[in-house]
Amino acid sequence: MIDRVITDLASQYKRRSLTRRNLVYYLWRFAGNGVRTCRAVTAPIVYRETRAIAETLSNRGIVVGPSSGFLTEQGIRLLDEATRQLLEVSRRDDVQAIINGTATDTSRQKDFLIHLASFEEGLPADHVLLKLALDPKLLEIVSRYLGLWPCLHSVGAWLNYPTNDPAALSQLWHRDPEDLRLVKVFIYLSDVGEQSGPFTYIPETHPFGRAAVVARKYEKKKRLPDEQMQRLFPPESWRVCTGPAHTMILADTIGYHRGGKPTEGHRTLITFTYTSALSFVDRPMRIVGEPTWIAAPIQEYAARALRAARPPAPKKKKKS
Ligand SMILES: O=C(O)CCC(=O)C(=O)O
Repeated sequence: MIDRVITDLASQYKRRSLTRRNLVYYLWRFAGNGVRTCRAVTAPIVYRETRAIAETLSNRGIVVGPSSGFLTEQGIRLLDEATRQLLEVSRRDDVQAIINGTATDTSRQKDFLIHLASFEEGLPADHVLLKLALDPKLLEIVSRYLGLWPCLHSVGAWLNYPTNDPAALSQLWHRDPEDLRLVKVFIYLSDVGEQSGPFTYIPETHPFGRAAVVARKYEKKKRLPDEQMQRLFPPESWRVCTGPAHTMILADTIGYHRGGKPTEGHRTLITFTYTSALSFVDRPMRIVGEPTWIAAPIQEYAARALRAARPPAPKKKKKS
């Protein structure tokens, strides 16, 4: 009941960056997420780099680097395995047919994006992407930024390919709606240059960021083209995340961002979203089965929301 009230209060800030810590923020963090906050504050830091990475994330809203900086050794092995599996999917005839415009089944695509893994029926508890998303070092970094032990919200793997259409949806500047603060992770599986649709972010437009006040000017607009954004933030200030395969990006995507419009070649990536326990939107997937391999309490906390998530309601049959 109290969680519902706090979520309703906090959701007035959906797709808006808080500019300062106010009563709603304190309720969200210390009442609605009290136990998670207590765990984050009292847990000893295990990984040496966590503090510095989380500090960059707090100051800039984004941190980018090779995956080895963000994952444990086990996580790096899992990433290698996930990359192998997903690149194999990306080479399949049905996927290539979509990219080449010869596909007849268009159910897996969103015009410019193909889902390389689908979890509509549930995310299997022993899936390599779940194990990777619950990497203890990654969770420690996310926790240190959010100030609370996070909930894994979603897992995805995409292939973005060129189209002739104008930029649409996530290819336009926007803010994400899931929570008051959140972290999205992107891990490139292939080299990403200027032509491959790099993820692009406006640093410091995240909650409590130095540019959060300036960015308020566009609060009423849901999606913005480059021309409009550059009136407020010149392109020199944009963080264009090009990089080799296994570049990893952590960003609070309540800050302005856009991406995924390749003009040449394509872009493959893994993505994870982490929120608090009071997400403003329903979790889009659930974990099926028992993740018996979970070893650390922070992993167990992170998996909790998706383990408790209900199966999606069956799609209504169309009346004939
Ligand atoms: O495709 C990208 O690089 C960005 C995706 C995005 O905007 C999002 O996940 O919110």
